[in-house]
Amino acid sequence: MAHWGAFEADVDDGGLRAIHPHPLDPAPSPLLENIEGAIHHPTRVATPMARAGWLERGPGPTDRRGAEPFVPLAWDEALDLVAGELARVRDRHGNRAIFAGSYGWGSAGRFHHARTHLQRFLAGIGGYTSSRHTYSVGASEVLLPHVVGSVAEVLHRATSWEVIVEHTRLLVAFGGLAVKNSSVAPGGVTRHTVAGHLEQLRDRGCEVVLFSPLADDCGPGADWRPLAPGTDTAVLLALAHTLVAEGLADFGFLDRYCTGADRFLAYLRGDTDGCPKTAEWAAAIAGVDAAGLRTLARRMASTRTLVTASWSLQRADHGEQPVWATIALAAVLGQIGLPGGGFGHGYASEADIGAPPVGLPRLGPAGCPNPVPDAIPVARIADLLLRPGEEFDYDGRRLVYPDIRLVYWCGGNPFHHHQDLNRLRRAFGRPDTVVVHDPYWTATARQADIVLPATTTLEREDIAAGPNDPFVLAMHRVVAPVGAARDDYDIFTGLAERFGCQQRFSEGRTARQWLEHLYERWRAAVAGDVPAAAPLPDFDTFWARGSVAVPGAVRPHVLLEEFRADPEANPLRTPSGRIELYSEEIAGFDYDDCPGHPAWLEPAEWLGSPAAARFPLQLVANQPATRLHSQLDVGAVSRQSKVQGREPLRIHPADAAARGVRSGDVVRVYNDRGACLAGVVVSDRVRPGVVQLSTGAWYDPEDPAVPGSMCVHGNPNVLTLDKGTSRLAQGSVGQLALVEVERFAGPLPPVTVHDPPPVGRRRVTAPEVR
Ligand code: PGD
Repeated sequence: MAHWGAFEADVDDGGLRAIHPHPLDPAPSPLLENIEGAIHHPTRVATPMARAGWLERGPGPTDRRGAEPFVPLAWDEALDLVAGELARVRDRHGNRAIFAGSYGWGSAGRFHHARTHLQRFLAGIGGYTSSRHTYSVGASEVLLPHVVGSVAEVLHRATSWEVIVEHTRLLVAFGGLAVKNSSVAPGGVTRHTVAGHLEQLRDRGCEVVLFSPLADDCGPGADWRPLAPGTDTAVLLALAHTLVAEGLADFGFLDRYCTGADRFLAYLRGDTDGCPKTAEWAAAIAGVDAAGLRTLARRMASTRTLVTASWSLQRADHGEQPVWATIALAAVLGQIGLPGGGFGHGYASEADIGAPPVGLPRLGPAGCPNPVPDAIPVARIADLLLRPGEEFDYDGRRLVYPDIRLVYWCGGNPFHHHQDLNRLRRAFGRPDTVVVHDPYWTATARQADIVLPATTTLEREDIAAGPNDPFVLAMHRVVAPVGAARDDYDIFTGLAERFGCQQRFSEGRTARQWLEHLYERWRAAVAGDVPAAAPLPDFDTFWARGSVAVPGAVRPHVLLEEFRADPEANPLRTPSGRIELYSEEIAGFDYDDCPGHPAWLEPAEWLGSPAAARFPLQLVANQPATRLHSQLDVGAVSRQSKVQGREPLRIHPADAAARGVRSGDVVRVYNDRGACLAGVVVSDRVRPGVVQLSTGAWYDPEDPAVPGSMCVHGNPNVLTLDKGTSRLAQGSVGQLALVEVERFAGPLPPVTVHDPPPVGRRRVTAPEVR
């Protein structure tokens, strides 16, 4: 199982021969084709390695990370060095000085979850500074509890696709329903159904209206309204305004199920700021047709309507607002809790959203309580490293960044996922030591001091159990570990032995014994929760059979149905028990970048901002169609998509002509934060004024020794802005940035990141770090 789908593998004495999609999958992901050529690729980390300068000069801040050769180490020596450095930092600076937020998707199996093992181990030696939330839905994770009382309810108990197909007559999709994103779910997906559901919707005559700068953010047949990126909130408010102004709002619903509607409606009318949020007002901001907005609002009130917001909308400055405004518009329509009506968040942002909820305990190892209370909102990593001791706001609290001396990353790739990579490079220069486990020489591994080679899922045994997936699968080992790679679990067991805490970490179990333990614990929980279900087989039978169906995983669901039926008996977990269209709590925080109700707040960078005079194109740095994030960028599907070896950048014909560029050219994409090369694809599926360059091309600075050096491969995060969505959530704003594009006329620098980094010879013995 991969995050992008279940598969079967053909193997013989020569190793992996072929990958086949699982027979259960009606629409397998093309990303499976990345696996075969990537498993033994030269960019696998062959053996433990240390940066030459770290070995020679010892730990300490440096700007040489990423710019020096690596020296091979034996495993015992590598583990001694890591243990010694952890002990030094802990004893001199305290456990707070160890950062192990270690965000990232890692791989699909539920036991070999790299970050969980890292954190279990570090908890055993006294703890670590951690991180909270995700790059995926960081703004929503903080906002939704204030507005509807729960994140899990909205994401994991969304109205099921089956219900939408049957009941929804009009689907208004802000940010779209991009089938490419529905390839993946964290932990895997056995059956890809989103494309099929969209087809069924069309067959049943449901109208789909797409608000997005990209036409292909939805399947064929959608009514595309190409709005300016980052302006969805204005359109959502204007639709609500029209409903209210034309007497189409459901005041009964607002009265019974919401709190603060009066404050929100006053803002819509312009009572508070003198600016009524009319269709004309929004049309001027978003570049859409005002009459079309009014007609749409009327249509929405006349039929069963679902309003959806993709996760990408909230990965932008003030990302809380489009999500809150989506809920507010659905509340004004009054269809929340009805089959096929109301709102949804993240349909097609991941495969599991809209799958019937499983509602059983998740299968996986438990974490250990962390004795260190410090945690940052995940996307504040560069601030953490650059601003020790500084205070910052987050969800009503004032927190302080700890002084980090050691960064330990395992199962993630911040030099893929974080914004403003030139700033992140400066930040990664601050700690004394950076340790990374990864199967591949990713950009993050190249920025480390000690790199420990991890196995991939194909090289170990595991269990797959994706969220809301109707199957639990046995993941058998397919090939032997590549090179000297070890399972993260074994690496941490080796480190725990050096600290005398191996019993606490491993609980005395081998990896196979853990699989049996986790499965049996889950099987007992299922028997308790679903007593009527046929008993699940024991571990040995499950392992031999390869899969079990999860009992009760097929009942379709309607979001907030119980609340609608009886709001007194089933109150939301908000302060008022209702949907909060005005939150006293948020208003009480007094954040100018997140007021007490949904509001249009100009993003830091958008087509209407002063910076657009110099950087007139809005970059959409969205999720790639050819890989998951940065994973397996060396795989066949990802490489085939490149243009002259660079990540493809889509640009509208008018913008391409104005710059004299054609499909197949290489361009330099730049702003004040950095620059990268990209390969041009001219396309009218992109709105004028917008360019699209997906994330995930491995960051490849032309000269890593030069700060700010251009990425020759096309990683858009050299261009994106490193700020929080607001002081409320501090989520990532990586989706959008203003840029300019010019034809690259000089000799093309080679892409070197798909080769391993230079290997050096050891000149001194390892420093005594204990
Ligand atoms: P991945 O490429 O999935 O990206 O960021 P994330 O860091 O999750 O990285 C996972 C890493 O884990 C890979 O390097 C892989 O090789 C490694 N790995 C896999 N299996 C194992 C294992 O068993 N052990 C170990 N030790 N390592 C393993 C994703 C993040 O990027 C996300 S979730 C989102 S939604 C964001 N999206 C955007 C965006 O829309 N726009 C921009 N500009 N930036 C984004 N960044 C974010």
